[in-house]
Amino acid sequence: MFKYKFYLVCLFCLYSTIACAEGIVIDQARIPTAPPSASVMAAYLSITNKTKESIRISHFSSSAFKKIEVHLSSIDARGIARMRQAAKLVINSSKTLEMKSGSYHLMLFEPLQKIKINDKIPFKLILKSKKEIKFEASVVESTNAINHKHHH
Ligand SMILES: [Cu+2]
Repeated sequence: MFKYKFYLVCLFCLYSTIACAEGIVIDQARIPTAPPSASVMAAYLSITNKTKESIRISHFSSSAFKKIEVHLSSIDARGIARMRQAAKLVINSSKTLEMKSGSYHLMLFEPLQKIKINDKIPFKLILKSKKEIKFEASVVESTNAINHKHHH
């Protein structure tokens, strides 16, 4: 039984864009390009918990950005897009947390290097259990330049 499971998990690791550590799979990590003047960028990814326990996210870090926050976007009563720092993030067993435009996203503050299209930016997801999962996010062309308006 154990061997069979191990094999399944490893299949996911074969894809180069997918990072995975002990049953936690990070997929489609991407950073849409921002205007050169932007001091803040967004990153999106999906995190799937294939372990038997729920996992709690502590924070993210990257050598390419000074600070990273997890934000949650929403539309307020007046129809204005807003975002706030997400409270505790828990992913239950067998569940996926989809970070996407208009929902959860990583807010990347103050790039410490030039961020160019097709770059692979290294990140770390740190769990409350202190476990760290390394992954890379690809810098991709922004499909919609206004998809991430800022109303902090
Ligand atoms: Cu944000």
